[in-house]
Amino acid sequence: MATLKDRIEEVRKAFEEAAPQAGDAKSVEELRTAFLGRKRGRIMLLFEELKSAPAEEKREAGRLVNELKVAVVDRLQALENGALMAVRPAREIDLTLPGRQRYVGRPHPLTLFQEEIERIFLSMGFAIEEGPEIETDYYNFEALNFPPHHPARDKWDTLFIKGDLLLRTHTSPVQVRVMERTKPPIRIICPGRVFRRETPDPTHLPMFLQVEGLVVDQGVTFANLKGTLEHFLRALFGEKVKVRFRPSYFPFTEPSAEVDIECLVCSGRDPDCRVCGGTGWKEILGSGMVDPQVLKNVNIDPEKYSGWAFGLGVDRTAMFAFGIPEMRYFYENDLRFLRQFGAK
Ligand code: FA5
Repeated sequence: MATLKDRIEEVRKAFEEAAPQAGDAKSVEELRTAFLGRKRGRIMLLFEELKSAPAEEKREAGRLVNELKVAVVDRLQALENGALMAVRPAREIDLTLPGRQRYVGRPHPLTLFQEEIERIFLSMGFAIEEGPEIETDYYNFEALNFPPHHPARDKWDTLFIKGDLLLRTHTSPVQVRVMERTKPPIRIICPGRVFRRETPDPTHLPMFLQVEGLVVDQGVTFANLKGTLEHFLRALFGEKVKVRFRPSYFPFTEPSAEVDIECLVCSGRDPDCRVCGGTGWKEILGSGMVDPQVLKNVNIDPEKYSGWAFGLGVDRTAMFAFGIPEMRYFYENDLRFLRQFGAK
């Protein structure tokens, strides 16, 4: 009596004989039904038989049926592809059609802008430093002269993580970290991401980029600060840009100043401008002479050394450089917007 193994071999031979006859899609489908059809397909019947086969035959026969099934499925797929090609004659392939366009990525506009800022400061002899985005209360506040419960902390409301860990609200903590490990002369910028509890609007975001600047040496004055920042802003926006320094307050600088740039979105002509509120000016950075107490906190002698620092909002400044009325565009990932920047 023929064993299950013999019947598997029989089915394999029958398939091999029938396969070369299947020349079109219809006959390939008939072949599939004859061998793989769920109810009466010959291979499926072999699987049924397998269930009641004696244990000593089962293992070997099971392997053979499975191998046969895989081979039949592959062959049917190849026959089907051949049949499809046969109904699509070569002359229907239009070689003159343009190829599919591949999207090539490019740097984000804020990355390009930050690199431009870095280039200007590197050319003035500054070095680039970085610090952690998750900071301690000490570096973000206390070392910068914000004692606990000081009302100035309210301006920099943030997300606390655990214990005294928080998302840094500005890049100024990097100043402290650098001054702790480096002795003057120091001339650095620190670009990075910062976080605040903020309701988004055209000029405010809860997460944005800043570039911090710090110079510490003997005989450093406010005039150096003003000259450097004016040179930087002219290099960035062109010689004619209007800039103004306004007295301000930061716990870690004394005296302090904020720097405004003329509103390059409405040029002061739109009383309802959502960017400048009709004033014609918009603040882009805070700055000042490093407070002597901050120098003492990092063991730099304020009698011998002085310094200045600034913190520039990259997103807000980029908004003017690119002439766009809305900072949120930078984070919406709309390719129609993003593709307008960088290499074409
Ligand atoms: C500061 O963050 C200080 N650390 C700056 C500083 C550094 C002063 C060193 C003195 C010495 P301020 O909160 O003003 O300051 O922020 C600085 C700049 O960040 C602003 O001028 C603005 O351009 C940008 N900025 C502030 N808040 C936002 C916000 N919510 N969204 C986008 N940009 C912002």
